[in-house]
Amino acid sequence: MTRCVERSAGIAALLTPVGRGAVATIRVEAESSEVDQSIDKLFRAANGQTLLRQPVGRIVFGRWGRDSTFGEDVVVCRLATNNFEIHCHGGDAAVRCILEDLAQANFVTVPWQQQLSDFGGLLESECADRLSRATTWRTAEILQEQASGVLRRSLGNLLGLVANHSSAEVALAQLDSLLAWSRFGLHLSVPWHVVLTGRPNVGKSSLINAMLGYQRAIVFDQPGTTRDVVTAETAFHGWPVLLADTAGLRETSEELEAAGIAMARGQLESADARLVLVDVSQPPTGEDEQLIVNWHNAIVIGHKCDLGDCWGTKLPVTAIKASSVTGEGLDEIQQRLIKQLVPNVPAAGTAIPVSSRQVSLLCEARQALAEGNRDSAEDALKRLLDEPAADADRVRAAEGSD
Ligand SMILES: Nc1nc2c(ncn2[C@@H]2O[C@H](COP(=O)(O)OP(=O)(O)OP(=O)(O)O)[C@@H](O)[C@H]2O)c(=O)[nH]1
Ligand SMILES: [Mg+2]
Repeated sequence: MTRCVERSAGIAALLTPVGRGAVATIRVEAESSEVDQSIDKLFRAANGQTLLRQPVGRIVFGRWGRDSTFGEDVVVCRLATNNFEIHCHGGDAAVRCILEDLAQANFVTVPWQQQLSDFGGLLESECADRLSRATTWRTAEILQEQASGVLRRSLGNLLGLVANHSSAEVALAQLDSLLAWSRFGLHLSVPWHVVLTGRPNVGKSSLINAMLGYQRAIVFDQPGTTRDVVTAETAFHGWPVLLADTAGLRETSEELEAAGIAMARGQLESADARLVLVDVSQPPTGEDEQLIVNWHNAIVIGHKCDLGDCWGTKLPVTAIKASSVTGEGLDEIQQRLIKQLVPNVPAAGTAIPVSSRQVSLLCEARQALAEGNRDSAEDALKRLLDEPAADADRVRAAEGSD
């Protein structure tokens, strides 16, 4: 993406998400002469001073617009001599008007990632990007720590160990402790994928609805109801989870159902965790038992326990008895899932890699160091730390979405 700052009055970026919201924020970086030439014609502060006369850091209320009688109530904060943020009403209209006014004054609108990349390298840009995708407080808090320097400090320390020929064991141990958080780190911006499976009619759709607290999937008393994969995102204990309801598994000659079953198997292969449901109100079948054996890491749910128990000791001892009708067992399912997905929670201030680029460069550094090749390890760590943010698009395209 080319920046034409030289020929423009500056750049402007919408920092808040597009769409409805209480407040929207537009950040503007102006060429030095443009604040008085353009911005002072658009913004009239309630205290009567021009923007250039407002001290840096002051929050100023006023009106925005080319016409002095009409316009938008805004709050402007000067962040630095020529940089400021405009806080206006959320939603599309106010944002569009302000960006149009700025465009007419020759400001170029850029994506927020591009504007924030001026404040650091690719490492910072990746952390900020992942933070913007966090869907829970818990994940946002950890990503915020990485974005505010925890990860850079730890990597800088590691580079120092490698470059200064300190003990390879110490550097390897530090690399291992960073890499131990790889999966966790990638999931801070991508939910853990949990797939529900079981024979037709065991209550998969009912359980997903009960776990979500609303009717996401169709429930019906005939087997073979769910065909497509039905997903919904939620959070358990502050960790984002994508639940997937799938077609009941059975032998079938019906083409549409068979396609759904093939999809269900694909989902099961790639899942982070699986819930295998059996209907304990009915005697066990060979298919139930086969599923339990095939997916030995899965959490087994003895479902419809409100209707009685025909399984007795045939139900694995670790299985959770649950009912979508009474709610029994639902809390335990959440707890067990989270124990499996997030067995360890990092202490505050722990450095965590958050993108696949970071993880693969750490792996590269580890392998080089283990083979006694310090120069290559140092090179990988330097790339991790020093890659410029301007290459963000290229790297994103190369790594796909994490
Ligand atoms: N008593 C009782 N009935 C349940 C429970 N869960 C589901 N049911 C009933 O069992 C039937 C099947 O439920 P579904 O949730 O559609 O089952 P499914 O596994 O999604 O079925 P397919 O999509 O066909 O594979 C419905 O009539 C539900 O009302 C439960 O915990 N207790
Ligand atoms: Mg179903």
